Amino acid sequence: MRTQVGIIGAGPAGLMLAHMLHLEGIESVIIERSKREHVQNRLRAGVLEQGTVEMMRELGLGERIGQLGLEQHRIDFRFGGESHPIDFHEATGGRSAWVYPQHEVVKDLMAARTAAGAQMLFETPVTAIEGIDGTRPVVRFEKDGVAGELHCDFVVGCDGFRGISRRAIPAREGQVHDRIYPFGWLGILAEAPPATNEVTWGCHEDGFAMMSIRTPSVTRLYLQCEPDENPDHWSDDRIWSALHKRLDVPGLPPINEGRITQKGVTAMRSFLFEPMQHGRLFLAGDAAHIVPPTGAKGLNSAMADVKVLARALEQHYQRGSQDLLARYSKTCLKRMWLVQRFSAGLCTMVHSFAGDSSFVRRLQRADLDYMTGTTAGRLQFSENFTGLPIDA
Ligand code: RFL
Repeated sequence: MRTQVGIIGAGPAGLMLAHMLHLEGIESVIIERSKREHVQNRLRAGVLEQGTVEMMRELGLGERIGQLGLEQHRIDFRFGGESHPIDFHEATGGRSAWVYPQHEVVKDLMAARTAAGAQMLFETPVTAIEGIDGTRPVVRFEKDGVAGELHCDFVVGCDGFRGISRRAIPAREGQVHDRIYPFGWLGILAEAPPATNEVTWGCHEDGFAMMSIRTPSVTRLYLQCEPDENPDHWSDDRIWSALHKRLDVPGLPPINEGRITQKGVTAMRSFLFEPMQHGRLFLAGDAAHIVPPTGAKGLNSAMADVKVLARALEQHYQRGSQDLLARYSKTCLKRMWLVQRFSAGLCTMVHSFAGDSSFVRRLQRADLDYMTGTTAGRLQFSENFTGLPIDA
């Protein structure tokens, strides 16, 4: 098989890149290890930045966001027994965030790729990437137990944190930066109407909690827990009692309880691999970076990377220039470090760290007071939460 751009992984990064390249007349093939249904139904991210929504709309993918997406103007931080909302729409002069689940984004992208007759190989693990230092890289894969090859001009690793691409870059050429947090999130999906229309964060001495809207009758809730927590140790009663304690405040409706239909634990880490390119291999999305979910930046950052890369590939194929391709990693990393700063900073501010002294706890509280109680604090949060500009 031969194509111009070989893409590994059919997550949001791979699908969006293929869509953008197609609109510019550039051929690609996506190779994905999992089943199509698995990729399409995987429950993950829920909050989209304004830039991601604009990008989807500009690329003809905005119809269902218009129908199902919930535009958000405010976020409510609850601490010290009170509500401290930040109106990020007002603080930024009109920018928003949208609650629109990742599996819906993936569905929109899959539908567009299918309608365009795109080449997507599912249940096809990539086993090796070769020749990235030359001009004719090869992606080796296995389909139904039979080995296959994809010859291409460029390979893009959109294969997530546990993918194969990052490891194709020689160890001496790359550097890993990471931080593992001493807690995780127990996430549940409940058949209960959200208590309010805005995402609500509880910063409590027992630990962090979050309430987010999925649909008008389904709520997504998270609780800080041990990183290796067994979700079975959390009975429904224990979950609801912890959620009430961390999220409810006097004078506002308490969170609504309902049947819990899903339960799972997510570990929390910050991770960045640089550079995000080597020879003819480019990394995008979780393959290059992970952020703790606190800032809701993973999917959005994946979209930012592929916007930069699609533009660079377009410049290469249509104008014969390598400038943007050569700068890809540098361009993405500059923005990504700002995103890491925001996500790690917020993660540290809102969680409870066992063993922290009263001094550190009071500083944490002062950070929350500054962020929610001053114009500068609210603006800084709002600019980052609704999404920094993408320098494509
Ligand atoms: P993905 O989605 O992990 O897709 C990678 C794909 O590559 C495939 N693959 C391979 N295919 C072929 N051969 C191989 N050898 C392969 N190895 C791997 C995999 O099967 C998979 O299909 O990466 P991508 O595209 O970079 O997208 C990243 C996002 O999925 C991720 O950043 C977000 O889900 C993170 N995230 C959030 N991001 C946000 O922007 N806003 C949020 O509100 C938000 N909330 C979250 C989140 C992630 C969470 N979890 C579960 C980690 C909440 C949670 C709980």
